[in-house]
Amino acid sequence: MYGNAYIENDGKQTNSMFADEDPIKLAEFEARIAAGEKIEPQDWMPKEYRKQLIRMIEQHAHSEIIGALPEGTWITRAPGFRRKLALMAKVQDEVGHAQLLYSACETLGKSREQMVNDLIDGKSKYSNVFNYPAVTWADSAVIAWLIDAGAIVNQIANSKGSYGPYCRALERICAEESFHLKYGHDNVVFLATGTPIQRQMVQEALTRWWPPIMHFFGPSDKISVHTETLMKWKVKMASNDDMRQQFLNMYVPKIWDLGLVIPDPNLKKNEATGKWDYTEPDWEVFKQVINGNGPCNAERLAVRRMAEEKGRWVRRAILSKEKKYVAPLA
Ligand code: BYC
Repeated sequence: MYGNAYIENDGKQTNSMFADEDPIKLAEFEARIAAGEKIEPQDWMPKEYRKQLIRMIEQHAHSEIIGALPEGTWITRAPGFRRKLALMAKVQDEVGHAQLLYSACETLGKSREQMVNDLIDGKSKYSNVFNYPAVTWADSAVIAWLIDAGAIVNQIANSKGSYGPYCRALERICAEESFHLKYGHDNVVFLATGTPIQRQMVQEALTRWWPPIMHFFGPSDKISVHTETLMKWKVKMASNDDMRQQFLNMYVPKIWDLGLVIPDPNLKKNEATGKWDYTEPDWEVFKQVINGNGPCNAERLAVRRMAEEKGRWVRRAILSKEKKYVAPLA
């Protein structure tokens, strides 16, 4: 469905990319970025910077809203009232993150309606990880701990980036994600130190989620399409492989401390390089999943489409009410 974009969209910076840009404005823009200034919506920016930001922020917003679905399926089945309350709060936060990010993306000129339409028409991507099912309660625990941990690694780095509205949204999101991570960690620890069946359940969930988590940081730097351009413009503050390494460094020891087994026999800290060695993730599988062919892609988009259709009357009512209210003041 989105396959061509992945293969054909070569985001690497080329001179032709700037052929129609004013060279003086471009130089000033790049000097501002190099000096660590924030770019704001009203500022001049190259078309390619705007396009890349829209692509990335929009995908991020979609990831938050679709990301609410796998865990959301556990709200009605959460083990106990307190877990249910915490999970409901987390899922609401994720939807709130999408709102913040859609707003940040709107500052670049793409309407929320267009973004939502592109999502439900299968034209926009969202994170690979949300195309897998949360099979047991332990899956929701692993998502809340490790996917949120991965997201924090990415977002803390990028919140120091160049585009003001995205950075400010990321700062707020990270504060909430830190609570999610603690909630997820508490759930995993509870299961890992529980009965043999609970232990087995969380081990199986970790085994299921490890390959998607390794994919989560994006394709290896050797094959990443956009990293070079995005890092030059400080939209991305670390490469995909660097973020993956940072995650492994922070979380592998914690997972091992719980006596859980990570399903990668090659995973070990290489004392010579100071980096983690691991089995190269299967990038063919990744490509399939992000291009519409993962286990849950169709289901995720169907739910989003249904929500859009069922909520249409609410949006109409709010908008028409707004019109009535605004008219006398105008
Ligand atoms: N999944 O050149 P590359 C959350 C695509 S939600 C899908 O390296 P880039 C949570 C990429 O778009 C937080 N697609 O790309 C929510 C590109 O395709 P196009 C999610 C991926 O942009 C609820 C192609 O592969 N976080 O935490 O330089 C509950 C080539 O890749 C993925 C974000 O969205 C992927 N994982 O770097 C719980 C962070 N990776 O567009 C938790 C924001 C790559 O050319 N995004 N692709 O067709 C980013 O930081 C960057 O976009 C990435 C990829 C690091 C992910």
